[in-house]
Formats: sequence, structure tokens, C-alpha cells
Amino acid sequence: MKYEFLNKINNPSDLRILSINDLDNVSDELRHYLIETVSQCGGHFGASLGAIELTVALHFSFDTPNDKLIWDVGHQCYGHKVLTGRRDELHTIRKKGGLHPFPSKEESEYDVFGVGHSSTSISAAIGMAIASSHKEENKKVVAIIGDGGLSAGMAFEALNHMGTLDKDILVILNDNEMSISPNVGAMTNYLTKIISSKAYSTVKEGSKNILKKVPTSGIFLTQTEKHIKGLIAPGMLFEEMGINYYGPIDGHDTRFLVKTLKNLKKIPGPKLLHVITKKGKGYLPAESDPVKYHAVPIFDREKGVENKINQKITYTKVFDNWLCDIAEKDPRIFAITPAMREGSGLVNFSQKFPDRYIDVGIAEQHSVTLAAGLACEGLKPIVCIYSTFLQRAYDQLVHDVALQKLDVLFAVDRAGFVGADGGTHIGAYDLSYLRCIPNILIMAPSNEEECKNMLYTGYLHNGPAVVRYPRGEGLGIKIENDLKNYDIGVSNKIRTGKKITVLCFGSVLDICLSVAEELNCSLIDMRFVKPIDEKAILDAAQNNDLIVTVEDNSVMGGAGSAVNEVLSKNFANNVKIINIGTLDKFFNHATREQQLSESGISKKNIISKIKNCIENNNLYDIDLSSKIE
Ligand SMILES: Cc1ncc(C[n+]2csc(CCOP(=O)(O)OP(=O)(O)O)c2C)c(N)n1
Repeated sequence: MKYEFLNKINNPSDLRILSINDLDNVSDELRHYLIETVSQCGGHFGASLGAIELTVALHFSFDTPNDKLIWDVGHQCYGHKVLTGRRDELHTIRKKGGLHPFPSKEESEYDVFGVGHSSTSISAAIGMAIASSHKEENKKVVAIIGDGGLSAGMAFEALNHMGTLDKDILVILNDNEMSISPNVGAMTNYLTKIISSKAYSTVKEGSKNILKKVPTSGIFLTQTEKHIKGLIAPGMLFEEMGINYYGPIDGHDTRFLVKTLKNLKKIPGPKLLHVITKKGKGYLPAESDPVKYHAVPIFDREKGVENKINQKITYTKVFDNWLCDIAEKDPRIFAITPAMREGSGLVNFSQKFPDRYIDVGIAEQHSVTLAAGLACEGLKPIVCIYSTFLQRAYDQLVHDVALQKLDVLFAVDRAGFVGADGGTHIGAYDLSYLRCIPNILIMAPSNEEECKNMLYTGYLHNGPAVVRYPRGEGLGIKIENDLKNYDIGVSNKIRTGKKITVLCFGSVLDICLSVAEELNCSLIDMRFVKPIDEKAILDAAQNNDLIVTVEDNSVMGGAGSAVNEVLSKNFANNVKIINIGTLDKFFNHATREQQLSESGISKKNIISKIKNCIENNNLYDIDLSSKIE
């Protein structure tokens, strides 16, 4: 396709000089461009395709970046990136040094709020609207949130606040009836009712006429508003909260979207425009399988995304298999997900045990306290959650689960570096934020067999237990049929060497092993972060000159810090210690390997640190030079 219009749009003002009659062409070209580019570079896909007309209409109707567009999650912002000067870089998205996966303040003045985690947009918009009014700037503020994003507590909290304000805020509810998987919850049912009611089809036509009549005077506006409201009784839920509800309207009709937005600009106060879109719009395979096309690898446009055959089993799959097996035997098991059925490996469980599968929507806080309630009644809840999203439920973890010593197992996926999703999704803090909570058992498997056994150990343990494992494939080792209940707080010595002991926490074992073999040092797979194997640490301190701790969690407060605490508590200050882990900075998108290496979690860096330590401290007469690159 020749991008006759798109090639001339280097920023939204180039779009705004076009005629409204050209906007359909712009949308068509933008859609084609996204399909062409993302099929060659991979990335989030379906949500951006569904939001194309909306994106074009928003930048056409508002004075961006002076007016603020705040995208929720930000996975639907590829079209926005293209229209705001990043067209030619789109193919670099999610790669090291390339465009950020989501809107990022450091990348563009059009990305007015950094995102990645969902349901923040309305709160941020309220903050900006209050600031705009305080500074008498009269900026328009628009939050664009999906029906999935709306299922989170934060979004409800923000609406609750917004309805009491006289601030000029527009929330666009981009409703495609999908989260990553089909959306859930009473609000979703309510929205579906609005869409499927007769009101939608009549309003679709009827509101066109109404909006044409919207006058500029406040008094008449109120009458018009009333007229619209009268037609669309279902939106009364928002109305009752003090938020003017408009819609539902067709989110793929660019011209009508523009007319509506331009009219809504004239209406003061908090407003919500309900826009109906189709996820994956314009690429048939994505329309018919939006779950698969939520995010895609590189694919052939003719054939679509082909199913990947993994050589090695992923940690997520280890969890999936273990969970289905154990649930077969134990009817008390419930699996809870905050809207991450696919990512957390729960598709099989949800099909085999639908009565014991709970998708709460994007509601991490609720998922944890819900589990606490189930545990109070003697059931065995398993909260299946990404490390980065567990951050949302911290107080629930402390106050509702740990304090009451409730029997909840946390299967924490995507711990450590996660690669292309970037800084917003890094799971490098969980060991630090979990370790300080009393009553909690924390395990970090170094391979897939250990992962299975730790899940089992956590399941048998009576109290809160966490197994945190990384994104992606394990080491490719054989997974035994039998389940082992590990001795709590006992490590596993992998290798005996001389003068140096490497203490490995979790999935960085292969790196640790290569270091230990190269330098002939001892290597311990610590297995438990809490309770930590104090005996093994003190033995290592007594018999070595140097201890090296390695983990894919923040050095600050992480597992290495736990080792330091054991040493200082026992006055074992004869031994030098090097803590390797993620650095005190946010990491951008890159491959997981690149992120590990950037943080110095690599064979080369660890060996060089060991060498420096030996030299600087005159530790002993050892010639490592021949072995160090
Ligand atoms: C706090 C949080 N939990 C989970 C996710 C993972 N996630 C990314 S997109 C998404 C679905 C969002 O659905 P919706 O807002 O309706 O947008 P759509 O993809 O349907 O356009 C989820 C659950 C997230 N980004 N943030």
C-alpha cells in the first residue's frame, strides 16, 4: 500500500489540517501500516487495531499535546505512536534502544503519562484536570480506558472521585468486551446489556441527529444532555454517580467519532463516552481469535500466527501441569487469576475445573483478599499472579494473608527480568518486598523440576507460601513424576570447590554454574529465600574467603541482603561478600538476556567482580587471570 496520507503525517497538526472526509483514508492506511509493521516486529496487536478510528478522531479533535490523552495500559497506543512522529521507528518497538512498548513520558511529549499496568488513566486524568483548572490553563483531559481496565478497583475509585468534581474530564470507555481473555464481572455484564439493548441500535442513528443539534450555550446543552440521557437509560449507573454518560456509539466510524468528540468538548464537567469497538478490527484472524492476537510474535500475514512448539517446557507450563494434577486429587484447590488466564497457565485448569477457577478481572487486591476468605473456610486457594502485578496487592498480602497466617499459595510468575515488556513489567522487587513480611515462606526454583517440587512444598505448607519463577523456558531438564516435599529452609549443594562459594537464588543457576566451574568454587542452590539456610551460609563463611550471592531480584533488600543479614547477625565478618542482582535503576525493554547482562548477571561480569575483589583485598594468592576473559 502507498501511504499517501500517513507519510505526510509527522505530528497531529498534519492530521488536523486534513478534511474530515480524508479521515477514513487515514484510518485505513494506519490499520494497514500496523498490520504490516507489527507482523514483522511482533508486539501488542489486537487492541491497537481496534482503537484506530478512535486514535485518529482523538488527535483530529483535540489539540494534542496541549490537550492530554491518557491511554490506559498503553498496549493500544501503536496508532498514537505513529501519528505522533514515531511512524518510522514503530518497527523498533519493544527492542533494546527502540520505542517503548507503552506510552512513555521520556519518549514523547504526546505520551503525557507513562503506563503499562492498567487502570491508572482516570486517576491521572483527574490529577491533570485539577492542575489545569488550578493553573487556569483550560486544557482538555481525556482518559481512554478499556472495559478490562475498568474492572480494576483503581478505576472505580477514580470514577467515585470524578463524579464529585466539577472538573472538565472526558473518560472514553473503549468497550470491546475483551480483556486479554473475554472480560468478566458485573460491570462487564452491565455494559453488555447496554450494547445489546435496543437502545444501542436506535441511539446509533438517533444520537447522530441529537449531536448535530448540540448548541454552545450552557442551558441548551443541559436540555440536549437530558435528551440524550433519556434515550440511553442504561448509562444511568454513571449518571447517578454524577458522571454524564454518552453513547454507546460505534467506535469505528471516524467521522461520527469526530463529531461527537467535538460536541463533547463543549460540554463541561465529568463525562464518559461509551465507544464500542472490535478488538483486532481489520485483520480477520485477529477479529476471530482476539485472545491469540492480543500480543503476537513475528508472523506471516497470509498464514497468521502459527502455534509455537517449545523445545523446552516453560515454568508457566510446569505450573499448569502441576496444578491440574494436584487439583484432580484435592477438591479444596481453587485457582484465582486477576485477568491473566493465558499468561498464568490457567487455560487447562479453567476448562477442567470451571467451578474452582476464578477470574476476578484486573483486580489484584481483591484476588488476594478473596483467597484469604477462601482459606479462612478451609479451602486451598492458589493466587496465580505475575510478580509485577502482585505489587498492587501488597497490603492485602501483609494484612489479610500473612498477619492471619492464612493458608494461601502464591504462584508468582514472570519474576525477574521479563524482556520486551520493559520497565513497567519487571518482576525484580518481589523478594525485597516479600522478605520483610513475617510468616511467609518464599521459594525460588532454579529449574523446572524444582519449580514443581516447590509448588508442592508450598501447597503442603500450612500458611502463606510463595513460589516465584521466571518468564519463559526452564533449563530443559527432565521432570520427574514424583513430587518432593522439600525440607523447609534447607539448601542444596550443587558443587564443592575451593575458597569461594556462590549462593544461587532461583533461575540464574546456569550462570552460577558456569562461574563455579570456571573458577572451581563451591555452588549452593539456596532454594529458600525465607527461611534462609543460615547453617549453609555460616558454613560457607567459615570455610571460604569470599561469598558471592546471585539473584534476579533487586540487590537492595533481596536474597543477597538476607545473606548479609545472617552474616552480620552472627558476626561472621571474616568473609568478603559480593551481591549480584538487579541494579538500583529501572530497566528498559530488551531481551531478558540483555537485561541480565546490563545488570551484571552474567558469567563474565561475575568473574570479573570476583577477580577485582580478590586483588583489591589481597585475599589469597590465586591466579585467576588465565581463566578470566
Ligand atoms: C494491573 C495490571 N494487571 C494486569 C495487566 C495485564 N493486562 C494487559 S492488557 C489487559 C487487558 C486489558 O483489557 P482492556 O482494558 O479491555 O483493553 P483491550 O485489550 O481489550 O483493548 C491485561 C489484563 C496489566 N497491564 N495491569
